Amino acid sequence: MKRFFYMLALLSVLLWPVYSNADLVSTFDSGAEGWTVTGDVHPIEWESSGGNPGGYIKAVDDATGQWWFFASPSTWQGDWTQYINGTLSFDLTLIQHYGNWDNNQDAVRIYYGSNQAQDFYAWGKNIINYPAQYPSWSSYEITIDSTTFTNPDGTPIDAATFNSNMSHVTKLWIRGEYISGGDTEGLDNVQVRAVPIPGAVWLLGSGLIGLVVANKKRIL
Ligand SMILES: [Ca+2]
Repeated sequence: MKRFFYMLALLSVLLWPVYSNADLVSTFDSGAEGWTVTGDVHPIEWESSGGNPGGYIKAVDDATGQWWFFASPSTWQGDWTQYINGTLSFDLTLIQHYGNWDNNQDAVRIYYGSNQAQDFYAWGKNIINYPAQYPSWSSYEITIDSTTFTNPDGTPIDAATFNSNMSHVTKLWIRGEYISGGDTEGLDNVQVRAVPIPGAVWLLGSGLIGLVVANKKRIL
């Protein structure tokens, strides 16, 4: 019995790093949290209220014919393998605009290298719904896997390549521009979450606690 207990304890320790959960979350309630904007856009602005809820970030388009994105902070760099098959979610709002709707650009990019022309995976060209008009917010949630994302040129990615490159993610970009003219967009509640802990691991954990209790009560 004792040996079985030690085996279970060892198994739990071995499994712990695999399922330990360090989600990436930005609620912008106390600042821009290191987020920036990139492309033809004014500097990022932080608003302390009016978000979904609390604070949020926004930026004004320069309207010079390029696209602009919100870009994650350097603290989000690193090994994202724990987020494979997990989810990316975020809220967007359209604050001001002039011009026509234009959706022909990636909604999300996950970079794994420094080559901006090539080293990223893309999601959502012409498939994301346009953001709601402020003060309403639109929420988006996508799965982080090789079937959701494509190569920059739109061709499919094989799972092994995608999963391998998730071990060295450099940044996440979320498109802030949905209008052919000028527009102002807000972003709130960006979350990158790992797959929830499987039921089997919970069962193992509760079984272990049960064993400890039983051992203390000298039932076993
Ligand atoms: Ca917020």
